[in-house]
Amino acid sequence: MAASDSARVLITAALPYANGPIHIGHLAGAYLPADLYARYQRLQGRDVAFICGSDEMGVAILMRSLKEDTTPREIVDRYHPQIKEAFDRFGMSFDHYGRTTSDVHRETSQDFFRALAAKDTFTLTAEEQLYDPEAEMFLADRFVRGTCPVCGYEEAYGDQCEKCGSSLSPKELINPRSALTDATPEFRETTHWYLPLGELQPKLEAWIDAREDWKPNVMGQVKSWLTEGLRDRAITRDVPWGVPVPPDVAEAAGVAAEGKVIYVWFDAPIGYISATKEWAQAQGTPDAWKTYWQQDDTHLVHFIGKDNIVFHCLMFPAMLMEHGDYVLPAQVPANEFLNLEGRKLSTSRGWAVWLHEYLDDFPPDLLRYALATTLPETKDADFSWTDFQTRVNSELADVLGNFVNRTLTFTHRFFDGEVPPLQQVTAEEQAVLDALAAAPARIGDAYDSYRMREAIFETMQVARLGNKFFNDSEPWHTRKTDPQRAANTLHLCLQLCAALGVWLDPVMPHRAARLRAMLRLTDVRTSAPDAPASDRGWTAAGQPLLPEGHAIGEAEILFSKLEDDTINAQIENLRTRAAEMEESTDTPTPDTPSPEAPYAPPKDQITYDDFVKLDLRVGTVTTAEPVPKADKLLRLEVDLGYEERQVVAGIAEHMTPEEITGRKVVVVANLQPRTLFGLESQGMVLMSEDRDGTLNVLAAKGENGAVVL
Ligand code: B3M
Ligand code: ZN
Repeated sequence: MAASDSARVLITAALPYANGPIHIGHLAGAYLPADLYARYQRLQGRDVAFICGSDEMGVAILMRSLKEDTTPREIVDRYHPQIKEAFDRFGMSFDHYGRTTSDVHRETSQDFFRALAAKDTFTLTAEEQLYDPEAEMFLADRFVRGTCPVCGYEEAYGDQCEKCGSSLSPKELINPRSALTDATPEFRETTHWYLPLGELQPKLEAWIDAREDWKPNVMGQVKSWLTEGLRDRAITRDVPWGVPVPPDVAEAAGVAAEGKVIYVWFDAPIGYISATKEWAQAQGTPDAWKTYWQQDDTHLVHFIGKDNIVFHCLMFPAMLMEHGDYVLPAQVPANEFLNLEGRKLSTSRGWAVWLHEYLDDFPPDLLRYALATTLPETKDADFSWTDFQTRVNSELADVLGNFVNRTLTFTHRFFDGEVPPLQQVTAEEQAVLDALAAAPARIGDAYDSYRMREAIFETMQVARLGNKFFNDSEPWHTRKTDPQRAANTLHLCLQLCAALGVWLDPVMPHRAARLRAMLRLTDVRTSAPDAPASDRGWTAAGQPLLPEGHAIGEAEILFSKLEDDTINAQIENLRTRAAEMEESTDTPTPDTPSPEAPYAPPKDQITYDDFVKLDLRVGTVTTAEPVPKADKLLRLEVDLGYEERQVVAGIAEHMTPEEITGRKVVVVANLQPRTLFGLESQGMVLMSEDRDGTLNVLAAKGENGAVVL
């Protein structure tokens, strides 16, 4: 069922973690496509709820608070308002932007958990973990200190000795003590709730098979997860930050609830529901949220980046299916990744364009347009400052701005600033009217099919048509030789401008509003939430919106060109920041290749028998997370088909957890395990290292467990 056949459209955008600012990669991945779609649906007059919010739970936020010697609450209270403000300035038209530390979210998550527990959905599994009897909480390895068995350093961590660098496990520490209370920790059994995805796979598979219109990049990833077989997922954690496991559920299960929280990827998607509840409450219709989430004629669309596919296409739908009261997503049009100046975006290396900094230098619509024309819809895309300048100067200023300006200026100069009469229409002029009439469906179909780049291109085609028609009609001549012809030319060009005042609203709401103001076009639908109703919306703009004799307002320049100096300053700023980050983390920045560094010297020859000893396997990285206090390491879980491995990889400064999650990799599967920062590394993920130190994951093909020959 498409949005056009649904009673209402419920749109969500991935909840950004409240532990850092928004950058252009986030915008291109999920947020801009979501806003384009939501605004378009509103212009179509559809009933839209566009929901988002800050994801304030999770170990990453807890780790950051420890690193900064502050609290998770301080971290989220710092970034939630910053993110929300940047989104507002960028023109994100959420109906509600919530946060997962809200009471409504806690209650909604706990009720959801409680409902699944009542249906016996979960399985309970017991496992051993270090426990602090004084803090009365389980301890992650980083929360344990003691004497290093290797060098005697008394301040070693449970996972590593910072003095001699040995990697340890809590059991190896001499006189271990809790880093929180100094108490002597003890190993205790703990129990976690698991979502039995393996058991739920057949139901999920049948549902996925019916998703015929999902994007190939999404379906490809989902199918590979299903082919490998879904594994049960622990959906509780023993960490002091998160939505608490409902005490009544814990009690009924005979499990100590203290310090046990719901796994962030279980509560975060429920954040869409809780934020919708908060929106309904704010509207004064507290039960309205149910209409959107619990009626089958809702069209639910999740806008996300590709690293969130498994959670939105498999885990959350499994939760919704098990609950039984909710609609399932009709679409999850996940985008691929955006690179910057040809290199991967990297917040840790300062290789990013931050939204709040961009907005201090440029208007939002320029970035909205430039990103919308290069969205990574089917493959990774690239943002460069010079391309940004070209889009602004050669497309917005030279095509759109020029067409609007010459049309309005000519109307003021030769037609008293009023829409001239249209009479004795020629074939060429009728062709313009026909093209105008056909545009709403052509552009709208692209939006409805999530082909946003195409939708923006087709919108700009209307301005290109106008420019060509103006040039070909030569009103500067015909105003003397055939005044009615000139009148017809300007009449039609004004109608094209008026239509653009509606059709540009999704991508450039601020400039579209300026254009409508210049035309004194007031009684048309706009794409803002709670905009005044009007029966003149998307499709109506395919017919002349401006009556003959209508007086237009003053013409003004819609787009000023960007000078080279302005752009060069941005590029310089990017390089400087990355160089500063390089100094502080001594990793080579991607854009300042070290002087012709020598190639790594070839190694000694080996025999074929030596080579065949290697057991190289294909695997999929199922989860990736930072290793506390180890800036260079990521803890990966790799699915080898026949088993799951934990691998500790020194890649944290070269790629984010999101970048490697879901990737197919090659693993050295018969490498003797070793302990790094207290974590047992059961293999090695093969990488290539450029001479400038950049690390790249070696992409693999084949099923998990496939032997690399
Ligand atoms: N907080 C952000 C990310 O992984 C994560 C999304 C949650 S959406 C429910 O990009
Ligand atoms: Zn030591």
